[in-house]
Amino acid sequence: MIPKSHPRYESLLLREKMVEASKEGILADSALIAHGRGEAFDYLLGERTTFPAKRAMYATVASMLLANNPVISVNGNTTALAIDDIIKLAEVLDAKIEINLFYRTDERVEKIAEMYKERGWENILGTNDDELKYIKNIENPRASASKTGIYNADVVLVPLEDGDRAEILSKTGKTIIAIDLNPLSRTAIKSDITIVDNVVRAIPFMCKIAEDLKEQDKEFLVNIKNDFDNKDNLKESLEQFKVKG
Ligand code: PTJ
Repeated sequence: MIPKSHPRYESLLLREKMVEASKEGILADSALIAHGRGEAFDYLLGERTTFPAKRAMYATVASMLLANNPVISVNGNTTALAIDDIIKLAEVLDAKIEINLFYRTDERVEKIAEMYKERGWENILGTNDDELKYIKNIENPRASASKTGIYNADVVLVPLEDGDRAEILSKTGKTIIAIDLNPLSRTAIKSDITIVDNVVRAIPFMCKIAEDLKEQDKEFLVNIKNDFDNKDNLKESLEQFKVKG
């Protein structure tokens, strides 16, 4: 039991969640290493949601509301950290949720699918019952995609993604949106929109933005989307890491 007075209370709670998820077999073997890397970046960022991150979130929500087939891609880490908010976001954006694992095993897919179903999200894509196709004919589990989901999506949100898969996805002509605390990662650079923030803050924040933007007209959303420049925004995101001695 972590005392609430502990200065790193929130961060330790997330660690506990990840350790539990690992014991339950939801995570990849290297998931805790990935989480630790994220923690380090978040620490340097001051564990706050910055202005460039918020700007990227507005562009994300606008793009997803304008999309014909928006999909949220989920893996072990995102599910363990933010499943309830992911479901809320998919509901408010009218988006699909697809399991897409870097280290895909049938067992993990089944366990993760069950977690979504237990919470009432029945139409979870990317499972073994689904018709999986291969993006750009790359017959590698990393490139597998559900026919009705990522394969035919126009906008894909990939929180906390591996660089290889982000690169594969970015070559498909789809709008790829990443949430990655590392602004220097290949995922961050290859994506069309990069939110440099922790998924545990970004996803609930986008639920709020979506409630607001849903009421706006199409032209307003198009302007938000078109005004966004990922290269400039990433540069500003990087400047938020103020490391002082
Ligand atoms: O569940 P699977 O099989 O799909 O595997 C998932 C992992 C995360 C293990 C896999 O995709 C992987 O190895 O990823 P990488 O290459 O370690 O990249 C993860 C990126 O996410 C790193 O740049 C981290 O800084 C970042 N990251 C980690 N935790 C968070 C995060 N970004 C946002 N929020 C976090 N909580």
